[in-house]
Amino acid sequence: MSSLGRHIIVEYYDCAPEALNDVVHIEKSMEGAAEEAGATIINSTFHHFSPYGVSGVVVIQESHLAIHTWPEYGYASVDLFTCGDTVNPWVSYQILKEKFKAGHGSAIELQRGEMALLSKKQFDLKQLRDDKSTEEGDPIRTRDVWFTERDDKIALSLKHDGKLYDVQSDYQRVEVYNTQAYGNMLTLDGMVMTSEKDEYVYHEMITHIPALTHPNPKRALIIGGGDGGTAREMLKHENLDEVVMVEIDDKVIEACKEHLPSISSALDDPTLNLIVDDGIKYVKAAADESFDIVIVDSTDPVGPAEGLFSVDFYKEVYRILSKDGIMVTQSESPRFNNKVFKEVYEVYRSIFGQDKVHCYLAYIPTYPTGMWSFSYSAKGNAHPITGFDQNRVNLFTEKHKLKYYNDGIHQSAFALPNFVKEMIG
Ligand code: SPD
Repeated sequence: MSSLGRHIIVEYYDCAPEALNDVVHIEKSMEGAAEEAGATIINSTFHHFSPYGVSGVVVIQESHLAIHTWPEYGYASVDLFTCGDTVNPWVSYQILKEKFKAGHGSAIELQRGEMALLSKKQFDLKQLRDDKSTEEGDPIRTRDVWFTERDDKIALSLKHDGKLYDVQSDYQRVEVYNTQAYGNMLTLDGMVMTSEKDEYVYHEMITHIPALTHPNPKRALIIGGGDGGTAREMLKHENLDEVVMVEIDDKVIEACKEHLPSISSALDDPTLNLIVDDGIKYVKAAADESFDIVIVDSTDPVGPAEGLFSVDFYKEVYRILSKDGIMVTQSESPRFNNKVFKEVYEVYRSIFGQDKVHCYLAYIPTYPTGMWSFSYSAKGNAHPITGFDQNRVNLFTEKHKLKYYNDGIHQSAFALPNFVKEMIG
């Protein structure tokens, strides 16, 4: 290597003005161009100016990509600065040229930090690292790297100390971050699935509400749930004869076994019937009335989970539920995913009946907006409020030292704010 870095200074002319004024498109294009070139993204920030124009930078482990656009002239100036020999900035150059529909582009490459002019300096590495402590003994952290989950209006960010797992599986991108506030955290395609410090809310609520409302459950089926949290909670119900879990993505299981052991412990439990396969296919092949409880512990309705939000799938779930059977699904956030939220309740009601479907809520800090919903649909008459035995719940809660669920929560979770009631009628 004759220099520390390569700096490509780029001019794109005759671009599509709309593309140069679309901040979301530009950010996605810049991030995509960084990844395709082989770079590791640390963070990015983009700004749309009024009335037009966008500036932004993607900080990569190997330096940065930056952009400034003048849509009114169809012109963008871009800097592609990379260090080391694992990233090829010319790949980014080509991608961006296409993304901005540039009529023509020009670029010059500069060598930054000529090795012939550099010599290594001696310094105390410790002074540069985060190994100092406060008086209370907490490490002082100067690292400032954030994971952000966003749609085009809302974003939730968590500071982290690095990625522990990053694999593109056959279905989705599976990542585990070591977050500073919530411990290790699993994300799928950039969406938070579970974290060590708040997972219990979701897993206790998705499991114990149906398991402690059904009069006498014997067979439970979990669709998805590859992190193992729902299975861990379900196996606490000793009255069950069988718990089957069907997860499509073995990489999710691998990531959670390696990095989220407190959540995934049940995945090695011999009493769990763990099947790595497509849940939709499994349900289709299952016998009529063969399960008392079906839990759909899916990801969000994009990518591999899309089919788990379809009418046909829920009809099949209805078919395989026993007479008093209960289906519970994670039904997204009424605030973050309001369209999907409304739609799924219409679908559940069209299959189970208007008065057989109930919504309940829980507060999950690592999910967008913090407000999360679950649906409860009964094939028979197992009503979630009038049909549960407070004594049974209290004994169970105390025996297992649950952290969120109790008899009060069971009842109050079904009390919905007016704006949520209005959404689902
Ligand atoms: N956006 C969050 C959706 C959560 C879906 N399932 C989480 C899996 C936890 N077992």
